[in-house]
Amino acid sequence: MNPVSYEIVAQIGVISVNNPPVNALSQAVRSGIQSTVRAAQTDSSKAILIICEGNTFFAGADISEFGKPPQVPYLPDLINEIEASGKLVIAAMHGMALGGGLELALGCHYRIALDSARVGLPEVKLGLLPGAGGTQRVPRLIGIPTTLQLILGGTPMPAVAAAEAGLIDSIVSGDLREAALEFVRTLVARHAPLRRSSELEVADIDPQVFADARAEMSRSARGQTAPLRIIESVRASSLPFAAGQQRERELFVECMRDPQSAALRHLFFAEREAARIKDLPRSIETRRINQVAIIGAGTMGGGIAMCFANAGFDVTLLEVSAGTLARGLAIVEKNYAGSVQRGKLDEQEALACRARIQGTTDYAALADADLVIEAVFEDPQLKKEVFAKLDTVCKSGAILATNTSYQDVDAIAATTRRAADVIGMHFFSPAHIMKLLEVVRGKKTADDVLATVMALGKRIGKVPVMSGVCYGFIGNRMLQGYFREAQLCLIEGSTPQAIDTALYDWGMAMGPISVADLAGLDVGYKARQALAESQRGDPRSYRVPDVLVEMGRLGQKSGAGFYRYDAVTRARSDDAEVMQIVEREAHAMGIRRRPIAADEIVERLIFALINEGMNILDEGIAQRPGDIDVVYTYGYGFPSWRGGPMYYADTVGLNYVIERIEEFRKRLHANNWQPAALLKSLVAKNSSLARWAE
Ligand code: 3H9
Repeated sequence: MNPVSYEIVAQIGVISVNNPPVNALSQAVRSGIQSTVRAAQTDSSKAILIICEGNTFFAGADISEFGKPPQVPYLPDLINEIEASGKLVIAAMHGMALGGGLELALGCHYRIALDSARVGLPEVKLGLLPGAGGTQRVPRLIGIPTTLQLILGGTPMPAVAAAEAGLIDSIVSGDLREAALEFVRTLVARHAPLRRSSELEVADIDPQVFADARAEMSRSARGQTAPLRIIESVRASSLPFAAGQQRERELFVECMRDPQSAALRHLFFAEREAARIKDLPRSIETRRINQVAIIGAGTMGGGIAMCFANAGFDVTLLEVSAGTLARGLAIVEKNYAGSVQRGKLDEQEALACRARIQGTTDYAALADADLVIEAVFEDPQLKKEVFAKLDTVCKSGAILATNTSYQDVDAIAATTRRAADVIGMHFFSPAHIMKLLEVVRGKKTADDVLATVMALGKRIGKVPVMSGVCYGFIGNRMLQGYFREAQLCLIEGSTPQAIDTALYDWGMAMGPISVADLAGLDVGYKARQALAESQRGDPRSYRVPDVLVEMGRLGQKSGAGFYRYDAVTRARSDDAEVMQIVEREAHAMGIRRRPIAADEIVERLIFALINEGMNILDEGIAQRPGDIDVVYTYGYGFPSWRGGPMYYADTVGLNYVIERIEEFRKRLHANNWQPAALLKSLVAKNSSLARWAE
């Protein structure tokens, strides 16, 4: 079916585009618009209106066409042709006008939008720049500083704010088509000029603004190439329009060829794919969730309560005593104040969200809850007691979820008489900020419970990824080898700082030793104490943290762990005492310390992660490699521009990965480096994870 239709309504030529789900500017759409605009030049219409059907205006170029040979008409040429039209062209926007969609609107002579619309140039999130005139037309309309904010941030802005900035001419509510037709009629009646943004001059070009933006991006978008190309492209808007657009084109092609963009595009599709459960029909009926209850008002419970309250749910927060409840609610208040300070919510919104959270100490208050999430301490016995209690008070059909990060969801479910209603919802700290949600499907979890929780995850603004049941699920299970190698590198010859720097420079948000200090060294210590010695793994990998904990050095919270922390600023400093401990313990364990290069540190940690990821795929714990990539980039600070650990494995080549693992197995510790069966079989077939996942 042709996605572009045309009719003349009271002398206005109306081009309607219908290309579900998001009206992406595919080749068929581009060519349909081009031929229609051309034909309209000589018909009886007085002006041309471009409007979209469905939920949204154009959400951008069609990302699924990227990486394939480009097809005419190219979007920048189409937009230039629209701008050159001898008849007025007006864009009417609703929903989202993103990327190439907004660029097309900016090539029109006037723009009208619904008050609920949002506009933006999110290309940076795909490792790209707005390559259809966006870096040239936007500065001409709103100036350089606001342009840089819009394009480097990539976050859409409300249409009202865009109108204030100068991107939109008229904001309306109600029926967009009617309002737009009226708007066009007025323009025609007053012989409004053909306003071409390419003909405007860019105001106030201050070289310092570009220098500041570059400095800011080297910090906040460390390692990423697209932001620097965006700055250069926006800078080229000081040239005559055609020359600036030529430069934009060159830089866009550079971005497109950059492996970073391919990695980010992989993640875009992986995130959407992760929402789909392979063995569930898309049409499965979900349960209705209105009332939500959270058990435990600690840091996690309070954060989870906020996620639901912010999405409009009524939340009951249960604690064991009035004192702990009051403390929990006070933290929630403080977090809301933080959200207001960071500009995430305005004062009124924060008050309204906070008002949706009610505290209680009485389990009877959970009787009407549609969903209960247990977020008590990581103590298996305690969790089982909570679930046994929930089984007696909750109504039939209520979903009972545990926020455990490690425990066996099936064993927890077995303490109830309704294992089919039990599921894991593993949030990440701080829960009201972190986007990842691991949804843990127990052996007996009902399909509609799983479907409900996956959909709910999206409704509360999370990125849900399903995991099967195993110790630590996808994310924390993989982390064990990563942390083990960090500790082994330390005791074998490195320093906390050298290890953190190696991983940080490689792109991780934080180094592993700093992460351990932040999480608290006592957490792992307690978990190890609960295990028999034979279950604790390689003693060289936990000897130093055990000594530190026994000295009272628990990490950031006690002012010292692997590093020392300033009581006021929390600034980190190296500690010679820690190195003395490391050297002493290495000696006691018969280890001869040696210098370890940054490359070796990175490969040992990252390849340990990848190898365990392979086991997780083989066991069916994760549905696909892309799901693991989504978990790691959203939950563990893995650099998104490397596409996630499994995508990264394919990019360096599985042959190389196994070669290094074999070498570590021979040279280091054979037990720690058993290549995963899946890795071996893919290498034997000269294949890749991408092909395996097809
Ligand atoms: C660009 O424009 C470059 C130009 O500057 C220069 C060119 C020369 N293309 O997210 P959802 C699919 S770069 C193709 O679940 P929501 C998506 O895969 C582009 N497909 O819905 C999914 O498919 P499926 C700049 C796209 O309501 C379905 O639509 N634009 C595109 O939560 C629903 O998506 C962007 O980066 C696309 N552009 O959110 C915008 N967009 O059902 C990217 C979506 O098979 N898109 N799909 O899994 C978004 O931000 C969100 O999709 C949007 C809707 C907010 C629009």
